[in-house]
Amino acid sequence: MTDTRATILVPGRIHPRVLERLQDRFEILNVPVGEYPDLSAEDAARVRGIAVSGSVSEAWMERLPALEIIANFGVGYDGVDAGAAARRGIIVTNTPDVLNDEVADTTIALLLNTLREFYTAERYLRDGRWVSEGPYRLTPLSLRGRHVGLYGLGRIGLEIAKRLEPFKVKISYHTRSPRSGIDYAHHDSLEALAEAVDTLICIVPKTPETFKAIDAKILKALGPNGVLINVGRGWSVDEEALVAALNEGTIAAAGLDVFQDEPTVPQSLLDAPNTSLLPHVASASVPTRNAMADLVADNIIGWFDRRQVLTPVPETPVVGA
Ligand code: NAP
Ligand code: 8YV
Repeated sequence: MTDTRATILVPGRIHPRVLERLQDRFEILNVPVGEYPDLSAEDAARVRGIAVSGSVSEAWMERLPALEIIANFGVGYDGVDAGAAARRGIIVTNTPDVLNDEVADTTIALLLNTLREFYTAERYLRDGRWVSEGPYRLTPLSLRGRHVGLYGLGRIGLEIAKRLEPFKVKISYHTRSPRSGIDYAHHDSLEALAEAVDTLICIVPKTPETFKAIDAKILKALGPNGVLINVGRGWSVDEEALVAALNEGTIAAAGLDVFQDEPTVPQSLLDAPNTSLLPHVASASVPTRNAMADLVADNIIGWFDRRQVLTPVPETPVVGA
């Protein structure tokens, strides 16, 4: 029997389909993002679920005594304190798999655009320069003959690797544990991977271990023909070191979908040469975002219908199911 009219809190904005799916069955309370939930004690006591695209700290959990589930919009759930949720018996869910293909497609597009300058070439045409100045320049960089290293070979990393195979590039990777049943060369450290390859794709989660993991040393190891693509989190790249590496020719180019302090992108990065910069759009198509929204809603509905969720995060395996 559906546990209807349970109260679900939505901090800030979330994909409208999440609200459409939930509003008939639950009481929805929308509150501003902030240090604590801006709610009366009476309202706070009713909240049993959170649907979020952003962050939920332990301070929020502390003030919501009846909270049972936090459903995160996004596979990366670094905004939610899942450790604190686990200690408090609160389930956290995320949106894995439904976005793998979209993010992998975007990664290939970003890689090709970074190498072959399609955006700049199109602007050249639209500005009438093909007519006035002749053909666009030959791009110094190409995918031909590249050795691509994946930093992360999880659900999305593997889809990126599969898409790279028909491009006839060599593929290697670094993860903490080698992935079984995979023929690509595994490197025990990110530095060893960066030494071996000339193209590095970052698709690891935001964790204490991955903070600024791609630093000056890794960029130097990548070398002057090196290309960095980041579709994981901005957290994993030392942006100051990257700007220096681009300006000094330590690496050749970078394609970034994610940044340290989104939506702010430092002017020094905007001004750096040979970059392709996207506003965190890797999963941002209508079909894929709808699928993510459905998974958020289905996790909440599953919990209040049957005490079961589809995609709990590893820190909070479903207890009491
Ligand atoms: P996943 O299946 O959990 O894969 C994560 C991969 O990273 C695994 O291969 C894991 O291998 C590796 N990894 C984790 N910590 C590591 C470390 N310290 N050193 C080396 N490798 C490490 O996750 P996913 O679904 O592929 O998603 C990955 C991340 O992509 C998300 O967490 C999110 O931050 C980001 N993302 C970004 C967008 C976007 O819009 N740009 C969209 C979706 C996802 P080991 O555990 O063996 O180390
Ligand atoms: C979304 C993402 O842009 O799933 C993730 O981890 O980074 C993206 O798919 C983000 O979650 C939207 O809030």
